[in-house]
Amino acid sequence: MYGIDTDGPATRGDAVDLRSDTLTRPTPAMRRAMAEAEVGDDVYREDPTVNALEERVAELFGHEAALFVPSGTMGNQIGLRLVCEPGQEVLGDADAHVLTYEMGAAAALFGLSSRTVVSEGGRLSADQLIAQVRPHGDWHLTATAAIAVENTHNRGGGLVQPLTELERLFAWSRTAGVNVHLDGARVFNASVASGVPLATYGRLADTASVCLSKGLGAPIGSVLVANAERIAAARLWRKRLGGGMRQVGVLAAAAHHALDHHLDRLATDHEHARLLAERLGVDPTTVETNMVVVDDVPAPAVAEAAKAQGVLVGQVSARRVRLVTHLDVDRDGVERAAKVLTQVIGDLAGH
Ligand code: TLP
Repeated sequence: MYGIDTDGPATRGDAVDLRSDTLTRPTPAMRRAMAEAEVGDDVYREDPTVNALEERVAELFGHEAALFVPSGTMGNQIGLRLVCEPGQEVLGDADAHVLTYEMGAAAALFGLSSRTVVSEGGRLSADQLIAQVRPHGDWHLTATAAIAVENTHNRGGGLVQPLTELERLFAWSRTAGVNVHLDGARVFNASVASGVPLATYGRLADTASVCLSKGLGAPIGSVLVANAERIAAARLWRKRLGGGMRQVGVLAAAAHHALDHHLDRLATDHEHARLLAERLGVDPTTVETNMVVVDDVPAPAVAEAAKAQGVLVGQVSARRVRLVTHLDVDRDGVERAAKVLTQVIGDLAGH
């Protein structure tokens, strides 16, 4: 509940909510920024706060242009459509969000084919992907038009992709006429954890979708970055998909506030995740950003028992639980969650 007028972490009633960093609620200061936003009709491109956000994010990622979209899913799917024609193929990791959690959108909406490689826990291997690329101009084959990468990797437990692999893949893609799309829903976490500038990650992709509504704590909003020609086409796709928004500067203002105040503090979320891992006996080297994956536990039973004690966790599979730290979970919350989960997991294991 937000009873206090500060920009600090908030508590959700009494619960510590570790299900996802999408669950953050706008802080009082963010709400003030939203209330004060200058707005206009963004479909007419007359919303100054949105225009400024698009310019800002394009520059941050070293691209010519950007488009504010309602969700990471829309950013990803429009991004893929920009670099892949119907009947062509997107190649990605079998656990990629764009192919796992986006309801088959690339096929359902755009007629894009997809093919996957099974990676080691989400970690990008340029060679592994390159080996699977199918060339254009062969009438037997489905041409690979784009490769999708994800940084940080969600199902990989928030892992940061190795810069050398990203560089190798991108350099190769220039010679092969294949495009690279970055699902950068949590690229801000990747940058804070690795020290690699956002612009470096941005320049290693032809299209990138980045989310303001994950760790940065905005209530809604992602931004797609690319060159000016592609963003002009993306604007049409967004409208076609019903994503043309009107006085949406109120949301862009939340995004500006998030970039101003919530970027550097992601390091605190990462620290909290490491602390949680330590307390739970999870190998700390598996924790690179704001996620902790707990394996070999009865996930539904853990989730239910923890919930009864005011700790909410995500269930990735029957035997895997995911804990995500974020703006709304402070150090006390982390300690409390660690205590509850240690006890719950211990009880369920019978000791
Ligand atoms: N991820 C959500 C769920 O969909 C799993 C979460 O709680 O982690 N790319 C990546 C890597 C994501 O993790 C997500 C959201 C998205 C894209 C989609 O963003 P939205 O929810 O804004 O469409």
